[in-house]
Amino acid sequence: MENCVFCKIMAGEIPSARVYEDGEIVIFRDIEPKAKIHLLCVPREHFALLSEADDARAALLGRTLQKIGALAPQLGLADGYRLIINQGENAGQSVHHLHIHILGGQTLEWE
Ligand code: DGP
Repeated sequence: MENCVFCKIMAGEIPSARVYEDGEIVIFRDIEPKAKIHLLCVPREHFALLSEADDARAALLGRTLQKIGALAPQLGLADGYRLIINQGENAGQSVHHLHIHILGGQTLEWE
């Protein structure tokens, strides 16, 4: 997708600190970390919102969650982590390519 920063990162047009990639997803470090470990897990397919998830995308998202669970120890997240999807204006979504924030590496506040 033209002018999508995450598509550009995945195409290698913008540098990023990648920690994992396969045919379906890329995981790289967030440029504005909100925790000691702050990763972004991004499906290679461009779509912006959960409401755009058809059955194939729902299956992709299920596999993605399963992969995050399996990868957590090697990502330094064995002691736990938090997953966040910012969806739409009220959540402050700034990049309109669906992505999962992975936060960890420390105790996370929950108020
Ligand atoms: P969101 O608010 O959920 O749309 O979060 C988008 C995140 O993407 C935000 O935490 C900062 C991050 N981000 C934006 N541009 C870049 C970039 O060029 N490189 C990296 N690594 N992260 C970026």
